[in-house]
Amino acid sequence: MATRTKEQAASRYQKLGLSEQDLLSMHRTMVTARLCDEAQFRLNRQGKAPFVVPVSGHEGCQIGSAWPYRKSHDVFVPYYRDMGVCLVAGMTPRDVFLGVFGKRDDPSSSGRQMPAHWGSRCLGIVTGSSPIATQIPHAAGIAYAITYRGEDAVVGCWFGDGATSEGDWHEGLNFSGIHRLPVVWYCENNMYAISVPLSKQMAVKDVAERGPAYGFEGIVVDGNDVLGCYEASRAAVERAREGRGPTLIEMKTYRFHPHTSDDDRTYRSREEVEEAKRKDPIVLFGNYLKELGLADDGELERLRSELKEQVDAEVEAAWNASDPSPEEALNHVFSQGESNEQRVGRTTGRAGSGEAPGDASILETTGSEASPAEPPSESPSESPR
Ligand SMILES: Cc1ncc(C[n+]2csc(CCOP(=O)(O)OP(=O)(O)O)c2C)c(N)n1
Ligand SMILES: [Mg+2]
Repeated sequence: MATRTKEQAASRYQKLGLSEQDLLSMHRTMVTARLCDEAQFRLNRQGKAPFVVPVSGHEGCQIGSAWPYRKSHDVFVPYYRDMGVCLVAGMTPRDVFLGVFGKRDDPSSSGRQMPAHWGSRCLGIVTGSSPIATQIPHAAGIAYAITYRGEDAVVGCWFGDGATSEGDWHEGLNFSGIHRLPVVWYCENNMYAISVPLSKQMAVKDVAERGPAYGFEGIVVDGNDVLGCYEASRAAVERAREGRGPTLIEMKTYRFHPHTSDDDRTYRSREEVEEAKRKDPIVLFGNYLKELGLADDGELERLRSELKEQVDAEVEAAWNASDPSPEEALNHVFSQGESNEQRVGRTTGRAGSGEAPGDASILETTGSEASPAEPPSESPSESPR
């Protein structure tokens, strides 16, 4: 293979409007995600972390695709494997491990959700449910609300290849195409839904082929190429922000570890996994930095050790953080300051009547509260944004 000059290599990131600093920062985030993953798996095997979802292998596609978003302005709708997306959105390794340990200050849910069910109101990360693909209609609905209010935020929604076999997925994408919504759909195609291979999930080659069926473009990118993912994502985010509708981006990737810490790995051969590791997105991006003269092997190794020390310190701090107290168990679960009886009374106009929740009469609702909200008079596609 012909070797390219340093200038030729540099023209790639320069054309994308990135700086050397951006590249180093992306690389740092990828390595941080990998180190958090290694730490959480170790903690799981030590019996300290009950359940973890590995990210290793997906760092290139997650960090590249999330990078173009405006932090604390746009909306992130990730799925469980998206630690890298959440680090880009502004979560920290401390946040990750507060969640892993189910601590009181876990930003996602104060330890109420399962680990890896990311959420943060201030960072614009929308919490998800465990059933696969339920975030897809959420993302479409949020994008609809953004358009309806005339705002300029963009919604990024991430999911696995398995999610694309769910009805929710098709409904959400269809709705987004009809209303030209400001949403970008990212499929992290790692070729398996737990043990089910792609060939048993779909009869077409690429998930991206489905985009045109819903009226928008579907693009395939190499998920191990962080800059390729960035490039496709940046164009799609711009398109969405300009009111030109959704895009489906399929990022071909691979997970290096089992599905979760509870999975076995008998459905993939060791050779297949080893082969995929030869295209490790962190190694590939490290090679690019070396080609540009931004780092050498020694510097990459030093960076890894430095970041590992930081991650280990965050693990320690999160481990020593307070657990939620039993008295706080129902915080953020039910609305505060209102008993169930009062709530039922409020919706029936019989506050404090003392009727049991099972009583059929209390299931009546008042006329006004039973009616649905007024539908918009015009669809967003008809009104200028
Ligand atoms: C509706 C539903 N069906 C099945 C499951 C069990 N389940 C959890 S993760 C998963 C695999 C999803 O695979 P994919 O979307 O490809 O994401 P990946 O884990 O590969 O990143 C399945 C089947 C679930 N949570 N919800
Ligand atoms: Mg998958």
